[in-house]
Amino acid sequence: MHVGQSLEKGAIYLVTRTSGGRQGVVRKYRDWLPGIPDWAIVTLGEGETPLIEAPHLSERIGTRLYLKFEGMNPTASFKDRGMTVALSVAVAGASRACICASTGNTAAAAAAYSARAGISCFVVVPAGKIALGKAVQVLAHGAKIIQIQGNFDAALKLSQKAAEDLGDVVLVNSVNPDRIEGQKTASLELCEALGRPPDTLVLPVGNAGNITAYWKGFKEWRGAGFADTAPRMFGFQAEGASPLVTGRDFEHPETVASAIRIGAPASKEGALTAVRESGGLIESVTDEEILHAQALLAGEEGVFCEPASAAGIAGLLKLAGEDRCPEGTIVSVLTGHGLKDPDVILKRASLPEPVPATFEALVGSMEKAERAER
Ligand code: AN7
Repeated sequence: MHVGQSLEKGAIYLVTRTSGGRQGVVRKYRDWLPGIPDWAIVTLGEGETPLIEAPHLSERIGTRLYLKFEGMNPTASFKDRGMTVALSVAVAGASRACICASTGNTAAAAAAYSARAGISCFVVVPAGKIALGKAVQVLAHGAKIIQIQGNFDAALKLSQKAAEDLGDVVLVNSVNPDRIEGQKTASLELCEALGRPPDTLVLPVGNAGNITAYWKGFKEWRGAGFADTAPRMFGFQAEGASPLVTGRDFEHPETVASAIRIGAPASKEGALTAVRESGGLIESVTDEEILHAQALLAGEEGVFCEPASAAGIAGLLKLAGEDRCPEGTIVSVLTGHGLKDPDVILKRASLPEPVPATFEALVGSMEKAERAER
């Protein structure tokens, strides 16, 4: 708690400020993470994201559903949890620069945490394939963006080779175990918030680092004796990029959910292990199902997530439709904020023409809008 003074109109007011409790995941979960000296911690106050009840969707699927809204992290995706650890370790090791391949969110997080750390950041992305908000974040933070004429999988191979060959450049993709360590803190938070692990955890799967991280966290929570159960892990991929469902890599992955347009997941083994050990599943959903779930979340629950994040909800709705939805408490992880990808919304809706600034025009427009909704 800081106490400061401000002088206004001759009077002295005491101004009390607290950090709002957001100390960042490295400090909060120190005992669960690799050792990082205090001076090296690079944090933007990530973690402690809201766990939001979803009454309308609960009704639709017939069991109690919560949304873990990871879009409320500093760069508006779950990647911040891993990036604070990866960049802190990079600073502790006096690294010169970091590099990552990305479908957008890793790039945005790496750019922000590198800026904070004062080290340079290179992001390698598939040309023209990352959502607008994410590209804007990378530019705003001053990272060096390299657009390749290839997909995410090619970008990851190149970034890995650059990190290996150049030596003093750290790879901050989730193949870096520090990223996984940071991301597992979301499971710990969930167990604390609910007082026990959920019965089922649902999340979108792309490169499969996050499902690997969540499962590691739940196992450690159980291993530490805080619970005797761990949730079933339910992962959902987009049909056009579903190598873990079909059992073969996709050379040309394609989906509206650009964040998970990944054809050869690096953490494939981690995902399959999580599903096997937890008695879970990995299935796919169509782009149409993803967009429908995104619209329900925004329109009925008031929570706006990006398309990839809605894949888990799309999956639950599909399971419910086939009478296969699990019972008990379900948590669906909404991995990124809807503002990341404005184009997806603008493709389906646009602002109406302006009207004169009169009361009559206002009322006329209100009536017209209500009629259109019916
Ligand atoms: C919103 O940013 O891979 O299965 O390069 O941005 O751990 O890959 C993003 C992945 C889900 C999938 N939801 O997580 C990247 C990247 C959102 C994402 C995923 C991503 P993983």
